[in-house]
Amino acid sequence: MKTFKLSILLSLAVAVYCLPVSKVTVKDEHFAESYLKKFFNLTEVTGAAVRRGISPVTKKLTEMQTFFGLKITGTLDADTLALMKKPRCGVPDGKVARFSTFGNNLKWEKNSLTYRIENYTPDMSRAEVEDSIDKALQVWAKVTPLRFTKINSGTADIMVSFGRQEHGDFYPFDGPDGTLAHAFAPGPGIGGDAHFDDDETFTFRSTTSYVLFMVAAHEFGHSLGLSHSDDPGALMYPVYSYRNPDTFILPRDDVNGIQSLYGPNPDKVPGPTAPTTPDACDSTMVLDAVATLRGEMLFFKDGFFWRSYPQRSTPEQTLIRSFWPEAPINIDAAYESQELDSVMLFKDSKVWAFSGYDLLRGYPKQISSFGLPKTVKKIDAALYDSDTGKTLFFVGTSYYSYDEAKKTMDPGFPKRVDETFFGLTRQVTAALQHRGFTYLYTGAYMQEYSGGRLLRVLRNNYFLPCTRF
Ligand SMILES: [Ca+2]
Ligand SMILES: [Ca+2]
Ligand SMILES: [Ca+2]
Ligand SMILES: [Zn+2]
Ligand SMILES: [Zn+2]
Repeated sequence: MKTFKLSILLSLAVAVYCLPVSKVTVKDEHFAESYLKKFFNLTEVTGAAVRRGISPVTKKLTEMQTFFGLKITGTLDADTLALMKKPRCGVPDGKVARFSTFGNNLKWEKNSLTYRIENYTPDMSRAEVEDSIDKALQVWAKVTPLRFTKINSGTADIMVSFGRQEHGDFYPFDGPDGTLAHAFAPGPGIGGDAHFDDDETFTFRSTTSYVLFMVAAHEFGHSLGLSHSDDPGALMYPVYSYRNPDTFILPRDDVNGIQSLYGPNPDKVPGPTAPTTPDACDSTMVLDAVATLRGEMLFFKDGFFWRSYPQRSTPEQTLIRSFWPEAPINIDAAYESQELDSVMLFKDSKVWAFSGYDLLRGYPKQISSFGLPKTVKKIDAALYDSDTGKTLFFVGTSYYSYDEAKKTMDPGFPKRVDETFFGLTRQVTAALQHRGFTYLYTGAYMQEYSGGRLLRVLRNNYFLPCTRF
């Protein structure tokens, strides 16, 4: 699985840190051209046209950047190239939409479907493959009237197979990474069938290769009539990201999509509520934490975070674990440690430190390792003050001060928050320092301070704007 890790590393390095990006090579241009042909229906162009970004390439790059919420440049910039290199599904991306279907409500006209596993990957035991495929179909059966029966011979509605390169349908696979699998919309013959690229390493539940259950659950969405969604939390989002197969619950966007075709499950099975992706346009949203990272701002909510760049108007939303598979979700607090060149994430009594996408050695640690008293079981917010080199930890209506250089807690703390920050008597829910100003969040509002002086009360969307298309 070296190659998978490497490709993730490269895309993270480019995407997170805005490293000086090596020039777009001729190889990259060809790669981008074939990506746009495969996934955005680009017709013949030359590599030079991709580089200069002239029409129709500009149009297709713009379409792609819009779909993925990237900065719309119409050119092959570093972020766009990095996203193109992420492992993904082989089915083309459609219009910009939350869930979408293939049009004309293409669907099965029956609720009882058969499937057959034609061959097996050598990566997993037969039992593991069968379990993964069965569970992936049950994801959809749970929320619809659809029922699936496995057959072992003859032709099933959904034929499942593993193949390499050209495998009999004129949509050849591409070797390791890139395209992981593809599937066909409902219909006779090849319709509904799902193919998996056996040049990938599939796994039952490891974080270091592709979880077959997750890839298959996504492909079966296509087999049943769903196209791609631009909701980064949706199962039908085209880019692969690791999720724990044992705790996976079909997100709300996918439930809405499949139920628009087949309706709900008549056998009401009580189950956990479908998770929804946090929405920057929700003015009542309370952020879990905010932090800076090398000139960017990170906004955390549930299992997601947004990254916002000074030059970019649309913040990009990502699953926390697609960046950091080992990270906690629903975090309490976060800050950027310039000493460790890391982003620090807090959850309950523990702290994680990530540099790039790597968890630093020795982490997670107890928060008491900062010197916080044992009575502090969790913190509500944290901020790094670059003027003083101090990190402030907010706990209830008090705060502590930590000296990053000396690695000790400052004496004389905790203090009441409103001793220093005028009028702030409520719990601080998130905190950030930006351009010399201190921003303390209390729920859906944010207080702007200079020194201890309150300048403005702002809403969350001051830094995290609502950008609906
Ligand atoms: Ca079929
Ligand atoms: Ca592949
Ligand atoms: Ca918090
Ligand atoms: Zn797909
Ligand atoms: Zn195929």
